Amino acid sequence: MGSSDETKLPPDALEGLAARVGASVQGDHDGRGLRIGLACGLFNGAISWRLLDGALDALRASGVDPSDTTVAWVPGAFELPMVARGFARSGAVDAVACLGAVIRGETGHYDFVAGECARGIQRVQLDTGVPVIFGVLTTDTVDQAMARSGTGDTNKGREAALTAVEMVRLLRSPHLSH
Ligand code: INI
Repeated sequence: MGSSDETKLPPDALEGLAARVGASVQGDHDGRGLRIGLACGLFNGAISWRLLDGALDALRASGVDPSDTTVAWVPGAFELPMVARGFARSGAVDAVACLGAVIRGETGHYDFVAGECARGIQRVQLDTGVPVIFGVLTTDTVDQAMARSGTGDTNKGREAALTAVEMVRLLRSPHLSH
């Protein structure tokens, strides 16, 4: 889920910024030549599959060659950070998108699974310098998870894929890399 209409950056906001700062950098969605790892949870796997479908469509539309994508299936969201670490340390991918669903109604340890998944993903990307994207739904109900993994712009897997490309491109800015 992106920003709301009320809170998103207005399209014309950056016009004029160049005159007020030394530099303003951001990524784009040009995925040509990029290699992307996708780590997917088998727990609630039907939701992961819908997220993966959205992610693969978005990557292809961004110019990522399908042969430059690799999918790894893990038992559940708790295991996503470990496999993301493997991808990141392999040198074989430019970014990793983690896809899965933790649904509160179905588990008493929702907070542990969701929290450790998020914490682990953040740790991997900070430790390795490889962008690792949190494309994991954390919802109260199955219906909410279905709604956020449907076709179209609101698919969280699509958002994760585009974020992966955007972060690789952003981090290649000379202002941010060495
Ligand atoms: N894993 C999920 O991806 N989503 C869940 O909702 C979930 N629930 O409900 O427990 C879940 N549990 C499994 C967990 O991710 C690990 O695979 C398991 O605990 C083994 O470490």
